[in-house]
Amino acid sequence: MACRRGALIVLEGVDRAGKTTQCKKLVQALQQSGQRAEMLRFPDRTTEIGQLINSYLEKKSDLEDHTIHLLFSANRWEQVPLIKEKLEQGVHLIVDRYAFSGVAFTSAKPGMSVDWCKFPDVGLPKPDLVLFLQLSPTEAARRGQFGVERYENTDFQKAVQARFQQLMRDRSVNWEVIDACRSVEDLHKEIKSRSKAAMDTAACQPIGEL
Ligand code: DGP
Ligand code: NA
Ligand code: NA
Repeated sequence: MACRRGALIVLEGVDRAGKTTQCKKLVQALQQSGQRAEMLRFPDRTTEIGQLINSYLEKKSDLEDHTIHLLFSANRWEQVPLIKEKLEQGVHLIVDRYAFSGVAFTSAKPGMSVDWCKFPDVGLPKPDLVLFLQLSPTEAARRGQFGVERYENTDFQKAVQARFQQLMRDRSVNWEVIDACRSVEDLHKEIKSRSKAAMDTAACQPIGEL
């Protein structure tokens, strides 16, 4: 196979770290430099499963903790054929949240173990790079009020942050931590240069599995 598959790059972090803004800017910058790049986001609220998740996040429905976890995972699995196809065509995929959010958010709930939470996502395409946008609770608070969705409160977000720290010790995943407490442009520059390195490395490697 020619050395030119696309890279799978994931942005993770607690809510309000700037993931969505940075994903969009990175895709735009790559496209402007003549590369093929597309953004994905999880949860993808547009599918049938995504609509169940959306209703849960908007607190219009309640679902048992294991059940909603499996739906979030299924919502990633349903995009796997598309993800593989795009990467093989040489398209870079920039992803707003992935399986790591799944594990961090669900395992922050009482009685949900990290090991159980990881299992449904085993076998998903492995990201070539996971950029973790680090934001202190103080800076997060400075960015304004939380919204009204489920999980959007300070105590839960602190628990999520702790779970992310634990997940980042897994050396089988290519984590890079970035300080998100600075201007949008500075952050963008750093994300761009770190992504470039990951794209060069990914080009000649097969797609891995989580
Ligand atoms: P947003 O990224 O703004 O669309 O918000 C999605 C919310 O859902 C956010 O609070 C993080 C949470 N979330 C994302 N993925 C998962 C997952 O797989 N499991 C659980 N329990 N929560 C998730
Ligand atoms: Na959110
Ligand atoms: Na976001």
